[in-house]
Amino acid sequence: MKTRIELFREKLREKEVDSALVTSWQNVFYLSGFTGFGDAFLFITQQAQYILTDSRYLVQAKEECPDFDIKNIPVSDYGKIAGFIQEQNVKYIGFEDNHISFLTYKKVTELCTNCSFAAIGGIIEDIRCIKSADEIEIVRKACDIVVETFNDVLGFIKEGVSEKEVAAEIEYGIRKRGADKTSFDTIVASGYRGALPHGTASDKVIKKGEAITMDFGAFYNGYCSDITRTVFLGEPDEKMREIYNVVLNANKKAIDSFETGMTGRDLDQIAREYISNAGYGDEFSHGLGHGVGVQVHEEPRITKYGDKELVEGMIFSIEPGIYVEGLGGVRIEDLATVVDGKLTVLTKNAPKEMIIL
Ligand SMILES: [Mn+2]
Repeated sequence: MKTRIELFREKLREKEVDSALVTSWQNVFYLSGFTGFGDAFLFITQQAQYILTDSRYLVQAKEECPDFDIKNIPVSDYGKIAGFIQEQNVKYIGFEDNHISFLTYKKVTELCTNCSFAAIGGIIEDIRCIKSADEIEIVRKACDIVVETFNDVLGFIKEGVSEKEVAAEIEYGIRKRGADKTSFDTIVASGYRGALPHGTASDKVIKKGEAITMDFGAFYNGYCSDITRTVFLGEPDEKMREIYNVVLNANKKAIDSFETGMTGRDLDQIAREYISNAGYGDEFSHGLGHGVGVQVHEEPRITKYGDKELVEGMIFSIEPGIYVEGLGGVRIEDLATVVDGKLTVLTKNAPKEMIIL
């Protein structure tokens, strides 16, 4: 099997650039294993690979990136970066136009007077969206962490507890189970706040009869998980019950209808059609899902723009939701991966049949 760097070099040759400056911390990590997130760039030529970082990380880089030459060049020292690049005997340098700061781009390109620069953003992201068996195992573990945490936190939700307290319990739960951190700001949205698809936890206190949407993830060994469940504290009213069942069926239908050859758009369409037919098309205001890996939102997109075929090795979310202003909302999100032409759900041990606490 080709290494990640070999695949990247192959793509660079196709683009007719002979080297690349990698500036996104996710891609730095993906290609090198370096975890000093944000404090290193990579410089890759057809023959060599360098990690540029500062004195705080030299020992760490040596341990984490045995295949790289380590250079004591801080990411903010544009003069040193440009000087180093010009010594490499390269002409055409790829840069990540989707991940380089304007200042870095401006300074480095101005100082590298003998080189040309070409935008290559997205190449590594495309390689990243097909995961190896090892990567899938890590995401599986990150999923186990959130599933166990979800099952545990159900016992904590009571009348009078605030959304922030629930979020704190979730975050303690995932850290306790080995996560390095959360993969994004924890969402806990109860009652009317459930109508905010991304309602991060507030001081609002949870009341009887409300739905509570919890959307959270674990960042574990460089990879993310992502799960959402909506539960009820006490009996929901008719309308919320109906909404819950529509979302649940849309989630299941999308998962069960998956077939080889489908794109993200096809899968999105299945859930969207179901929700529209139930009368809530306008209230399902976001895409069905997204890829998950080093980043919590990455390729492939499971939306109307998702033209990538969904194939083995991809991991993505299936997360239909319905949001009604003034009333509340429901979202049910699973992570899935393609195995033998079917979807294997990595979060299946978090129950999704209606839970009334
Ligand atoms: Mn998600």
